[in-house]
Amino acid sequence: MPEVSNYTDESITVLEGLEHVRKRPGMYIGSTDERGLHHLVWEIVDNSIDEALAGYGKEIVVTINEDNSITVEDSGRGVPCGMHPTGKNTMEIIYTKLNAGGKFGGSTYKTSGGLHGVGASVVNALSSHMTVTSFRDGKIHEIHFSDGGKNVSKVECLGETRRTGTTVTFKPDPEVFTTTVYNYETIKTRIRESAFLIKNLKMTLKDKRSNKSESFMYESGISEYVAFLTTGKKPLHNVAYFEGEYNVVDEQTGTSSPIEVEVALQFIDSYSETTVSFVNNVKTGDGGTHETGFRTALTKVFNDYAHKNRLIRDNVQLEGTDIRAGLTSVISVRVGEKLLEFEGQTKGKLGTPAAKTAVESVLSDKLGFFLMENKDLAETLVKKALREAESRAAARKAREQARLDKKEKGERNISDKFAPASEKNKEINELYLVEGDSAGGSAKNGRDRKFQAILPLRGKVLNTEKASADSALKNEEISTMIYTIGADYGINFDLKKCNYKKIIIMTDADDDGAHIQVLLLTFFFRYMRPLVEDGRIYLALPPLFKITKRGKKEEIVYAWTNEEKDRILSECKCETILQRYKGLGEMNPDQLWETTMNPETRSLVRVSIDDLAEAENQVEVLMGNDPTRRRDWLENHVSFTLEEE
Ligand code: 1YM
Repeated sequence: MPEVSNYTDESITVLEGLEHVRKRPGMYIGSTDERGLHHLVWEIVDNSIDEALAGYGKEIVVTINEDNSITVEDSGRGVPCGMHPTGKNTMEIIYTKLNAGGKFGGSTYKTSGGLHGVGASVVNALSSHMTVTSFRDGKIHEIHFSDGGKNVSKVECLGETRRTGTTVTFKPDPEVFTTTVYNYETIKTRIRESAFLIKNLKMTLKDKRSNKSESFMYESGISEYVAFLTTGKKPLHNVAYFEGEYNVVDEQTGTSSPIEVEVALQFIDSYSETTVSFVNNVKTGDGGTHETGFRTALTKVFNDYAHKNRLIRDNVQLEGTDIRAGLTSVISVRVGEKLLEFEGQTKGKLGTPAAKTAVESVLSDKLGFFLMENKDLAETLVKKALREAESRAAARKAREQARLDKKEKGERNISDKFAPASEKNKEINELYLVEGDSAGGSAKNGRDRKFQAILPLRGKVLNTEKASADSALKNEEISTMIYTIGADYGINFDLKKCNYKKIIIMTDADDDGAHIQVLLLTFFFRYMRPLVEDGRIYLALPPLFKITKRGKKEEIVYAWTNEEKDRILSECKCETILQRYKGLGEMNPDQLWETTMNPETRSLVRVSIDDLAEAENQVEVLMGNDPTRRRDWLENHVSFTLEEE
């Protein structure tokens, strides 16, 4: 039987009660919507992962129970169940006191970035009931909580055991959360991600509601993650993997702490670039210093190699963006707590300066060797970068020429059709992207010109999943959108410069309209991802029916669904005229304003993408020919939230 005794019951500091968590759940888990609901699972699973990282337990099982409660099991040492100096059992303390993490601050890297690691007690505070079972020192101990941890049972010894580990079951409190239904795909994506990041850790997800079950374990860790991300694409080589350690020395104390770096990458025959980065196994959606170090090293190593091997002239430099065309990479760094710094509103950006140096130095050496050992590939990649640079220059030229030609012929540019808002207020201005010129005309006349700008789009928008970056940028609609939004694109995109608070896609309520929506979402996802992440992209919801009631006074009402229409028609005592709107163009400016543009009366759908790595992998599904696959994908990965204004 394993011996367990390195946990001191005294080392827990009691800081605060759970009432504050109940009062302000957002402060602890971000939100009380679907995202917050899933956050509870991450909290508990992260404790199991920390235990596995400390070297105890190789398998974690997450079960979604029939009643949407969650059970997490690990095979670590088991949570301590001895007496605490306060006279309470340690199990009780861990799950009822905030920050009761005796182990946090220790030698291991805790899985903590931003919101994570606030503790098991937060989950208890937001659960209607919770049960913790500890298998430790040959015995089974259990404790129950209910009503957000207000009711606590005694710790009971249930008997003897040969195993060790911890099992936690909790049921999120419906009084706290706007939804309490768990999403299998969301949990699956996240635990698969953990399995990718921690080699040989087996993660299993079971769903008792549907009897589904899947396990994930990867011997080669992030190399397999990259292979997963490039599935179905045309790789130019096998995944390359680099790892190393970099020591950061504190000048004052003379102590040194290591930063561990792992990078896996693969070039594919394509144009788009995908980087997913992590710090201490937590995704850094907004990148940060580790990503900067990665890019710096890549640019430098490729230029050095190309110059040394006379693949480019001395006075030519390859640009980073040209080198990275078609590159898929996963960067994972582990940084000790003392060096951890995060930036940005969502704390999704690593700020630690030493992480740049660490990634740069590990990668500079190893990637340099890799290119020397794979000379044919290196030459292919340098040539690919050169072609990329050429076509970018050609695209720029063509764009300028097209503009000049049009000017000469006296033709109007699409940008001439753009109707800006009369006041320049980034905090409230809205950009409507409108399908078709005629609807564009109605929108221009119907809008509140103070803060609403209109950009009519003609025909189908370019499919940016299939087009190369330079043909996308040559496209008039696309280049006008980039210009109007004013925040650049790709890695240069800067949310702070964005001219609009909301960007609203307004299309007809038919198949063509739906296709245009998807094409625009693909564009924003590819070129202006932070807009999607920040929740600034919306879909307008025009009504499907206009019903004219011909009573004593004529009255016009609108219906957004068939049910609504039927209800209005059956409730109306007078004669009615029913008109099904075939397109936005059939609405006059006043009607369009009233139904679809007036913030007081309109409904908007906010678009957000739940998991970017998954979305990245699957974006082509959106553009594929199978509409059911597309709908499935949308339902699982893109949240459409109706906004009440
Ligand atoms: C299903 C959730 O919480 N496992 C788990 C938690 C802990 C330990 C082992 C543990 C840690 C140590 C010593 C130590 C603990 N978590 C906390 C706190 N699984 C799950 N497995 N012995 C056991 O770090 O020294 C304290 S112990 F407070 F962070 F929650």
